[in-house]
Amino acid sequence: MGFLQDAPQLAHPYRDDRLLTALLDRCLPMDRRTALDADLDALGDYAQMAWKRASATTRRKPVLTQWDAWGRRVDRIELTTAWQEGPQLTTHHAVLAAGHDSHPCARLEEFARVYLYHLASEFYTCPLAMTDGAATALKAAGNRALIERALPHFLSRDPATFWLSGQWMTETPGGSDVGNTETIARRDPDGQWRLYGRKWFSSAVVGEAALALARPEGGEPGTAALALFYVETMDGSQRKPQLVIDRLKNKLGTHELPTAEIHLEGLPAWPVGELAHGVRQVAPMLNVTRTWNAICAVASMARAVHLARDYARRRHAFGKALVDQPLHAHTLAGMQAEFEAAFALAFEVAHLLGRVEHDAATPQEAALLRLLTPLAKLWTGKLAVKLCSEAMECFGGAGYIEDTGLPQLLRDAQVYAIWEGTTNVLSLDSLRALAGKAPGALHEAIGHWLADNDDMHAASTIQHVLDAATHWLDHHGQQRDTLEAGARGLAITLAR
Ligand code: MFK
Ligand code: FAD
Repeated sequence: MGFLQDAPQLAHPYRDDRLLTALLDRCLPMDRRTALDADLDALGDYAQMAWKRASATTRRKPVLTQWDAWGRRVDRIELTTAWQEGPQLTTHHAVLAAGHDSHPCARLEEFARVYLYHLASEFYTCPLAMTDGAATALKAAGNRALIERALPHFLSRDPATFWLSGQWMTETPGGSDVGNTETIARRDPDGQWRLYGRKWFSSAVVGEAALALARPEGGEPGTAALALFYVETMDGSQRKPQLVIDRLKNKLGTHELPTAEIHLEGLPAWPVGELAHGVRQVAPMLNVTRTWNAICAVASMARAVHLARDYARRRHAFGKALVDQPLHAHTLAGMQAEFEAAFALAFEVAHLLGRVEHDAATPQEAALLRLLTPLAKLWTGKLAVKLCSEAMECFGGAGYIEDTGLPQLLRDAQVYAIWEGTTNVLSLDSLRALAGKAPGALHEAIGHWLADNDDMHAASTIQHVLDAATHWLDHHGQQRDTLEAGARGLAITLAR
């Protein structure tokens, strides 16, 4: 046998991550920092085990069985190993529940766990994110009955009582524009609401609950007339017959995540709040899942950059290790810098979220959080694809080969920019934030950044655009079109 190349090795994702450990050392009080260590250590161990397991086993996908041998509709989904391990592991280490502890660092501690767990989870983090979002939206709505019913399950630290929640928004005529929703909510004579319609993407179809947008029967067209409903999917161990799984989607990536097309045929439902303005009610969920998306995108970048750096010490070309080739070293340094900036932005959002939720933030910080959430989501979504692609190239031809795990990283990364609001939709959302309820506080906060900016010309251009954006909703015709056409450029400039 001739030359055999050493494979890249994954260092301990927690103990050897100087960025994460430095952030937690800096931000957490000593007692909290010490208490967190065991969970992060264990999640790092799991991530390392999962990486080794993935390289030694054949990848599987979830399998949907719709009918049993006797012709009964069963819609049973067989899950992959990481998904089967998910409930036990995540409740034991409070991956989700920690975010709802009652202190301002709760979200930071939660997202440190998410960051370590995400890649090993095979996108079990997707329904976890939606469950976290559902818990947050129910709290924000203040619906006591639903809070008492669902939160003990969503925030459970015991796998036996843990429930996952879905987020049923997207339909065939509109994923960005949910104002096109066709699902109808109809009320029985006894007062029970039921949903009738088709949801086109349901990523937590194995979950026990969901928040769903629907139009109360007879309602006006458009967004404002939509209501938000809470549904449960199971009758004991059986899926409710009014929830029909049509098929699992055949996707570019996230193969282990069972994303389904479903029909609702009179599924019982309970309004979360008033029977209108459902998008306003689901917004706290969107902002939480977008934060998860940013952290998970950064986790993909961390893995890609880490593997590329490790490989550069093992692979030689033209008489030197790749890491000693000046141009390759420069390429890696650029990747590292972009990753570290994205890490800082995503975790800033996580930290701010916890501070705002526990009244520990200034009004400027609260306004900043509303703007930084879409910016962090859209920026990290794009950057994850770029860095995973660059990392693949750092392995040469080997990076293109399935068993190295690099193709999966790239395919999976592509989803971050699409779901939970595409890049353009989030660029427009950042305009919405700039034109929102607290423009004064927000502009004060941004003013501080701009004052620190060395490039006075860039700062004054940004200031000019920000002033125009503040009046986005007041503009009409050509003026408004021009502002919207520049929204992505503005969002990316601000994020950078
Ligand atoms: C592994 C990583 C974990 C990630 C998990 C991912 C799971 C993936 C599952 C999904 O993809 S779920 C589906 C996600 N779908 C979207 O994100 C929808 C994308 N479309 C948008 O975001 C639109 O901007 C939106 C539907 C929210 C609004 O469009 P409209 O129809 O033009 O409504 P409008 O009038 O702008 O907003 C309605 C209200 O919501 C307004 O408040 P008011 O009623 O008080 O005027 C808005 O201010 C408010 N709003 C909208 N977005 C908000 C918000 N409020 C706070 N934060 C926001 N982000
Ligand atoms: P469209 O809205 O048709 O967008 C098409 C293009 O138009 C995009 O480039 C978009 O940026 C652009 N665009 C749209 N409006 C504007 C505008 N005003 N200005 C400029 N550009 C615009 N949804 C759920 O509800 N629940 C789930 O569990 C779920 N899981 C998913 C899992 C996966 C793997 C994927 C890929 C999607 C999932 N989705 C889910 C759906 C996802 O949220 C939508 O696909 C997404 O929001 C985009 O909606 P759309 O597909 O209708 O695209």
